[in-house]
Amino acid sequence: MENIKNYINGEFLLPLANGWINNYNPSNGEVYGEIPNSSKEDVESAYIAAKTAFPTWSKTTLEERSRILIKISELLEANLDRFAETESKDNGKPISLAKAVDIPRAASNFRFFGNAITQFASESHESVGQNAINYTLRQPIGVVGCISPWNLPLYLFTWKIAPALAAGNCVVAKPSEVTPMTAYLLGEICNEAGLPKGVLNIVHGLGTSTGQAIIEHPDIKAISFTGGTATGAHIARVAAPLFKKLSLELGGKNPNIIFADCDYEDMLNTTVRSSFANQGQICLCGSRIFVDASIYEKFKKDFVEKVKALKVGHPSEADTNIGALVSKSHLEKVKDYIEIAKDENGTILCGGNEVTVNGYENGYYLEPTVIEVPNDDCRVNQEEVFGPVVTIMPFNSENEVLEMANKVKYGLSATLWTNDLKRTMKLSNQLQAGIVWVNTWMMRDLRTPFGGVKASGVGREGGFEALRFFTEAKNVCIKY
Ligand code: TXE
Repeated sequence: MENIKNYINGEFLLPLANGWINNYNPSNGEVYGEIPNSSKEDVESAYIAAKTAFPTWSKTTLEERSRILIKISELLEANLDRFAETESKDNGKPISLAKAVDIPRAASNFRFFGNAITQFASESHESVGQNAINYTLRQPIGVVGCISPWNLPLYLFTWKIAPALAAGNCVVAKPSEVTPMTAYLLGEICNEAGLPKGVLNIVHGLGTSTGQAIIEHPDIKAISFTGGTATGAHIARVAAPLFKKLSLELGGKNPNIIFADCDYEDMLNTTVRSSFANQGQICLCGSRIFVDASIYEKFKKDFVEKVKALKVGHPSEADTNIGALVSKSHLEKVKDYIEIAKDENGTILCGGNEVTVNGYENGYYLEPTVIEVPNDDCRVNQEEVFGPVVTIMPFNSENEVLEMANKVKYGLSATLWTNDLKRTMKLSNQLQAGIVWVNTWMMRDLRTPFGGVKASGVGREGGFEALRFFTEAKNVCIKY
């Protein structure tokens, strides 16, 4: 059994109470470890450690903070294989993906914010004619909370922690209880990199116990959260009367809009990826595919052919395209949506069934599924499925597809395939989304603002936006 502990004040500690939670391996359905279900008391210990470390860390020079964060990044890179294997086992994602994307990106997060903090600056405003100058300080908040989900475990965990630490805060962080392992290993790396004790504290446990204790804590003054929309709404309700700063990155139901004038092969290959990467469990996946009616039948045939060729298999096999879904309950949720789609007269063009992988019969495998929907109002087209399931339907005009694209409660990202400049400008202006990709998908520059509108969240992560979130602006006005 691979049991893990909390990382508090630089030490690995057993939970004070509340007991343990099973950790499952999605590839075979077996329990392979236990994780603490940390209580309020554990969160309080983490908070005290963070609070104690804050005066020194917040006054540590930017060069020194930067040096330590970049050291963490280097150690993650040096331990790529170990981290990738752990992530793949804990989450069910293909090891190839963990190696190429998840762990390198976690390392980039530390490197990026280690560098960014040395360039972060504030404004000054001269009050002309009044003999006064204003300057704005950007001061660290104090102790902040970071709560992350299971789909990109270390990638999203570090996307929050790195800017929080770079800005001079101390952190109480909780990874998803479904995928805690790489966050646990990160503690060792932080010690090795010389991160001072208490600057980062990692507590494990359920959202409803450990997570709830973090968001309710009166002195944890900011919460950065990525996860489901319902949880985000709950966190907002708890945090608002406590006047916490909030960054919420929530669900998505992103349109992938394909015009006949696009570069077809590039679009087709990228659309397979934007539909099914990470078993479709990425908030940015283009799960609603709208295709120009003039190429609809051709696209349908070519796309289904490519999707059928994807290999569902054990995450550790090099040629696996689709690994296991993250949990039994999530598999059931995704399967339910396939049934709902059938009830709503959707046509399953391919997939739709569980897959039995030899030797791993109890793993959570599902065929990549393409559903042709009769209209855009059906539930499978409106609600976040968050699995290897996409819908397709044709459209006849720019205005029609724009209306359908915007007619969901979410607004995270949108993808547009066209070579027409006017159309690109019109649609990218009018799509209700925080991120629009044109002729690409999930191409990331860490300096850019990242986040959504409507039910996809509040606030932006990335670049200086993240450093602004993790600092308080204080204006100083000097009359001379
Ligand atoms: O997420 P939760 P779940 C979507 C996706 C998925 C659905 C639910 O549609 O099917 O959300 O997933 C912690 N106080 N996304 O239930 O519960 C929890 O422990 C404080 C989209 O797994 O939102 C975990 O660490 N924390 C998404 C984190 O919140 C609480 C990624 C996310 O879990 C809490 C994942 C509470 N009361 C799911 N309750 C994306 N945007 O990428 C839970 N948590």
